[in-house]
Amino acid sequence: MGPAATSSPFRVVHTVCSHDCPDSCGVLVTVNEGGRAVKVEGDPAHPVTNGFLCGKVAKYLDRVYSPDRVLYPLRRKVGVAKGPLAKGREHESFERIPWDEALEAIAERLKQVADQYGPESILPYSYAGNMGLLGYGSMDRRFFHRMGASQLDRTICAEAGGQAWNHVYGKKLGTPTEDVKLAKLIIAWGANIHGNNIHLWPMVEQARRNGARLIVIDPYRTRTAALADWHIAIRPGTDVALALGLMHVILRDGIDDRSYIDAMTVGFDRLAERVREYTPERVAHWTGMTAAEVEQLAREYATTLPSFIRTNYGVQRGENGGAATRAICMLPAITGAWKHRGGGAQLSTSGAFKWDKQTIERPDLALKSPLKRLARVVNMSTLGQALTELGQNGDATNSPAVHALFVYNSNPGAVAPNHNAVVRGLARPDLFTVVHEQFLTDTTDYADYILPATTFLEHIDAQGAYGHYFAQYSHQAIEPLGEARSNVWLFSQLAQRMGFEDACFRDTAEEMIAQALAPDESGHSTNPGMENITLAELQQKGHVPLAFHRDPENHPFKPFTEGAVLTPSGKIEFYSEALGSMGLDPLPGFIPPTESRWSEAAKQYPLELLGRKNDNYMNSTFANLPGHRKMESRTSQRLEIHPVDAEPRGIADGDRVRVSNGRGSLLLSALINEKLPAGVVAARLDWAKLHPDAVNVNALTSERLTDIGAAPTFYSTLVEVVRDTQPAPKG
Ligand SMILES: Nc1nc2c(c(=O)[nH]1)N[C@H]1C(S)=C(S)[C@@H](COP(=O)(O)OP(=O)(O)OC[C@H]3O[C@@H](n4cnc5c(=O)[nH]c(N)nc54)[C@H](O)[C@@H]3O)O[C@H]1N2
Ligand SMILES: Nc1nc2c(c(=O)[nH]1)N[C@H]1C(S)=C(S)[C@@H](COP(=O)(O)OP(=O)(O)OC[C@H]3O[C@@H](n4cnc5c(=O)[nH]c(N)nc54)[C@H](O)[C@@H]3O)O[C@H]1N2
Ligand code: SF4
Ligand SMILES: [Mo]
Repeated sequence: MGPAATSSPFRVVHTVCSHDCPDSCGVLVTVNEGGRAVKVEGDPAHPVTNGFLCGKVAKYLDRVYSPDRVLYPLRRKVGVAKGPLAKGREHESFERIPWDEALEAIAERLKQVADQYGPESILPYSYAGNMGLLGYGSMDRRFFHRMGASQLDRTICAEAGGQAWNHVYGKKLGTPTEDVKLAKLIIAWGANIHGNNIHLWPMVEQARRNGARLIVIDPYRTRTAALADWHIAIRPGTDVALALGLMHVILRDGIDDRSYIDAMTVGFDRLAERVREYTPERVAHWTGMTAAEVEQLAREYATTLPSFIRTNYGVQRGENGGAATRAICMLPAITGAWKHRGGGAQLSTSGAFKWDKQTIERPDLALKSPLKRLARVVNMSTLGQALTELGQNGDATNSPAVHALFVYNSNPGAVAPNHNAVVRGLARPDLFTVVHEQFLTDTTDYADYILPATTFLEHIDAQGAYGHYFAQYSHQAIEPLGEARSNVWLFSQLAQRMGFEDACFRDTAEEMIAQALAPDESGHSTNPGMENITLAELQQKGHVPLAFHRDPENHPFKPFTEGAVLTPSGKIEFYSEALGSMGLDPLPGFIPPTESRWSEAAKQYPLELLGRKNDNYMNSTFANLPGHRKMESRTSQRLEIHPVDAEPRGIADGDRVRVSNGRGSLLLSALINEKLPAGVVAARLDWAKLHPDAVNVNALTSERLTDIGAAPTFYSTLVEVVRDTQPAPKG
C-alpha cells in the first residue's frame, strides 16, 4: 500500500519497523490532514506481522514525537569537557548550528585528520539501530570506502553464531516462521521468543493447540520459559555439552536418521566418535541437569517429529558460543528433522536476502582513496582497546591511532562491552567525535557534533529480515521532524563537501533500492531467490515473499533437503576442514568459559552474571522514554540473585548491592529470584547516564572474544556481590 490519496482525510502508509529485531514488521501508519502520524498498527496482510506490534513499537508515536528528540545539529560549546551529562540538561553543553555549518566543519576536520594521520585514523561506528537496506549500510559505506577510513567489523551481535551456522550449513536459512505452527515439539534454545521475537509466538501457540510441547533451555526464567511445558534452567555456557550429550543418547539408541545423514552430511563418523565421551552423567555434571533429564530430552527430541529448534543469539554471547551454535544446529541434521515441514531449526533467515550489496556499498571506491586499497579492519567489540590502546605508545602493531570517530545507528556508550574503557576512550580530548542520533544518549555526551536523525516514519527504505522471508518497502509516512535527516542524506551531503565527485554520491533512496534489486529488462530482480520481485510491486504491496516462499501450501520451502549445500564440501558439515585450517577444532567440543564457575577466576568472582536485554526496550533504544521505562520498572536497576547466593552475603530483597569485578563496579538493588540457577545473577542493560553512578552493566563485561567470529562475550562474565553500606548516592 503506497502513500496514495484516498477520499478520507487520513492516509495509511506502509512502513517497516527498522529496529534490530528478527520480526521486521510491516507497520501501517495513519497520517492526518496536517501530516501528523496519529496511529501505528501491525500490517494485517503480512503473514508474520499478523496485524499486531510488540509493546514497545505499539507506543511508537511517543518516540517519534518525544520532546527529547534531537531536532537540530548541535556543536559542543568551547571549553566543555566530554563526559556523562544529566538527562534533560545536555543542551547546556551544546549550541544549535545550521546544517551547512555543521557539514562544512565536519568535512574540514575529517580532511585534516586524514591528511595528518592517514584516513585509517577515522573510524565509522555503526550497527543495526536502523536495519533498513539503506539505513543499515549504503551511502555511508560508499563514503567511508572512498575516504579510506578504517572498516568496522560489525561483530557486536551475531558473528559467533552466524559464522558457526555457516560452517555447518553454508548459508543462514531456517524453517519458515509460519511453518512452526506445524511442529510437534518446539525447543527455544537460548531464545527469548516472547520477549525478543514476539511474532513467532502465535505460531508456537497454534502448534501447542495441536498438541506440540514447548521446551525452553535458558538459565533465566524469561516470559517464554514461564509459559513453557518444560523449562531447563541450564548453567550459562554449558550448551555445547548438552547438545553433544543429546547426540550421544540419540546415536547410542539408534534413533537418528541414517539415510538423511548419509545423503546430506559429511564428518558423521568423526562426530559420532567425539560424542561418545559426552555421557548423560558427564553432561549432568556441567549443566546442572540430571542424567535422566538429558536422556528424556534426547528421546523426546529425536522421536517427536516435526521438531523445531528456535535458537537465537543468546547462546552465542558466551566464550564458547560458536561451538554451542554449531552443536545445537547439527541436531536436526542428526534426526532428519529438516525433512518434515515445520521441522528443522532457525537461527536467522537473513541469508535468503541477496540484495546487490556490492552496488549499494561500493567497496571498489577504496581504490580511489589515498590508500588505493581496502582499509584496515577494526573490531567494534573491542572499541575500548581501539580508542585507548591502538596506535598509542607501546602498541607494537604500527597501526594508526583512531583520531576521529563517526557514530550512527548505535549507542556504544551503553552497549559496547568494557564500558569503562570505552568511555575513557570517548572522553579523549583529542578524539573528534560525530554522532548522528535521534536522542541525547550515553554516546552523544561525548560528541563534538550531534546531528539529528530521522525515524523510520520519516524516510524511504526497503528491508529484508532475519526472522521471515518477506522483502518489504518502507514509504515515507511523514515529513522529517525539525531538521532531522536520514543516513543516506547525511553521507551524500558530506561526500559533496569532501569533494567526492563520483555520481553514486548523488543517488536518491529510490535509485539505491532499485540498484539493490539489480533488475533485468522486465524489471524483475536478478538476485538469486528474489527473481519474482519488482520495485513497483514492492512499493505497491509493501511486502513480497521471496521466490521460494511464494506458494508455501503447494511448494513448501524445506531448507537443506535437496541439492548442494553452500559449504566447501557441498554437504552439511559436522566436521569442518575450514575451521581446522584456521587452527580451530573441526568438531564441536565443550571447553568451559574462562569466566565461569569452572575457572580459576571464580575463586575471586564466583557469580556468573547475565547482563540481559529488556522485553520493552530494544538494546539501549527506548530506555529513555518514560512509558517504556515504566513497563520495565520491576527489574530496572535490580540485581536478581538466588537465595542461596544472597543469604551468605547477608543480602535481603531491596538491599543496595555493589556488583564488581576487575573491570568495574555497579550499584544495584537486590531482587531475590529463586528461579535462577544457584551461582547465576542477572541485571539489565540500561543507559549508563540513568544510573546514579553513570555506569551500566557493561562496566562489568569484557572485551574477550568468542571462539568463532571474534564477537563479544557479554554472557561470560564473573562478578562478586556485596551488600553496600555506604550512604545512598545522589541521583
Ligand atoms: N524486546 C526486545 N527484543 C529484542 C531485543 C531487545 O533488546 N529487546 N534485541 C534484539 C536483538 S539486537 C537481538 S540480537 C535479538 C536477540 O534475541 P535472543 O537471542 O532471544 O536474545 P538474548 O535475550 O540475548 O538471549 C536469549 C536468551 O538466552 C539466554 N542465555 C544466556 N546465556 C545462555 C546460555 O549460556 N545458554 C542458554 N541456553 N541460554 C542463554 C538469556 O537468558 C536469554 O533469555 O533480539 C532482538 N529483539
Ligand atoms: N550487556 C549487554 N550488552 C549488549 C547486549 C546485551 O544483550 N547485553 N546486546 C548486544 C547486541 S545483540 C546488540 S545488537 C547491540 C546493539 O547495540 P546498538 O546497535 O547500539 O543498538 P541500540 O541500543 O538499539 O542503539 C541504536 C541507536 O541507533 C539510533 N538510531 C535508530 N535509527 C537510526 C537512524 O536511522 N540513523 C541514525 N543515525 N541513528 C539511528 C537509535 O536512536 C539508538 O540510539 O548491543 C549489544 N550490547
Ligand atoms: S521491534 Fe520487532 S516486534 Fe516490535 S514492531 Fe519492530 S519488528 Fe515488530
Ligand atoms: Mo543483537
